[in-house]
Amino acid sequence: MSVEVERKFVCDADIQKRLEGVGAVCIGHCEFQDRYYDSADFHLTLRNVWLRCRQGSWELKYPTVTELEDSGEVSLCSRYVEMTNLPQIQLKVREIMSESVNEQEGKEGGCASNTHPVHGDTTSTGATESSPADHAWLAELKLVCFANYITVRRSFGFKEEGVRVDLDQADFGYCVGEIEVIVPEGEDTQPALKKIRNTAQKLGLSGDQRVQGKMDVYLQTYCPEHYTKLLNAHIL
Ligand code: V4E
Repeated sequence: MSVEVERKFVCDADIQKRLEGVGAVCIGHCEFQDRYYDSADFHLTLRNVWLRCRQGSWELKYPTVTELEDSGEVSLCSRYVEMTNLPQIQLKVREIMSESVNEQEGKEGGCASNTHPVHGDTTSTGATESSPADHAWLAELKLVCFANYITVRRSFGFKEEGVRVDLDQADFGYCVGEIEVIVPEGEDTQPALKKIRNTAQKLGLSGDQRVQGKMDVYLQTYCPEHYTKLLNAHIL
C-alpha cells in the first residue's frame, strides 16, 4: 500500500504555461469514470473512507494516522492511504461496515439511499443501475453508488523525482489541479510535504485556503444532504 500526499489548487487559465515555465513536462492525457460507493447512512464517508471503482479498478482511500493528528500548515495537504488490492479492500470495508452504526445517521439517510438520481447515469435511479462494477459483495454490504462522474486529466511531471501535477476537468463543470507525491506506507511524509510546498511556490500558488475537490463540488451540487452531513462531521 502507498500513501498519497497531495495539495489541491485552483486551476486558472495560464496554469499550463506556468507549469511549462518551471520545467514541467506533459506526461499524459486520459479520461476516466469514477463511481463512489457507500451505504444509505453514509457509514464509510462519515468515517472519511472512500470506496471507488475507476474504469473497473477498485480503490479504497482513508486518512493516515498523521493526517488525523496534524493540523495547521500541513492541513493544506492531505495524506491518504491508497489500497488497490480487491480482497484487501473487501476485508477492510467489511471491518468498517461491522462497526456499530450510529442510529441517528441510520434514521436520516440521504442521497445514497436510492432516492436520488446519480449524475451521469442514464437511468433515473442511477444508484441501483447494474454495471460490471457492481458485485455481490456490494449488495451484501448494502453499498450503493452515490457519485458517478467522468474526469479528463492532463498530467505533468518534474525532474524532481516523484512530483506530479494533475489538471482535472470533471464532466459536471469543475476544474481543479493537484500536486501529488506517492510515499510507501510507513515512510516519513515530511519530504513529500516539502516537495509539494516547493512546487506550489514555484507555481506561484500562494493561497492558504483549502481548495474544494471534485467530490466536494459534486456532493454540494447533486447530494446536498450528504454534503451537509460530511461538512458537519468535518470530513469535507
Ligand atoms: C479522499 C477523498 C475523496 C476521494 C477522492 O480523492 P481525490 O484525491 O480527491 O480523487 P481524485 O480523483 O481527484 O484524484 P486521484 O485519486 O486520481 O489522485 S473525496 C474526499 N476525500 C477527502 C479529501 C479531503 N477531505 N480533502 C482533500 C484536500 N482531499 C481529499
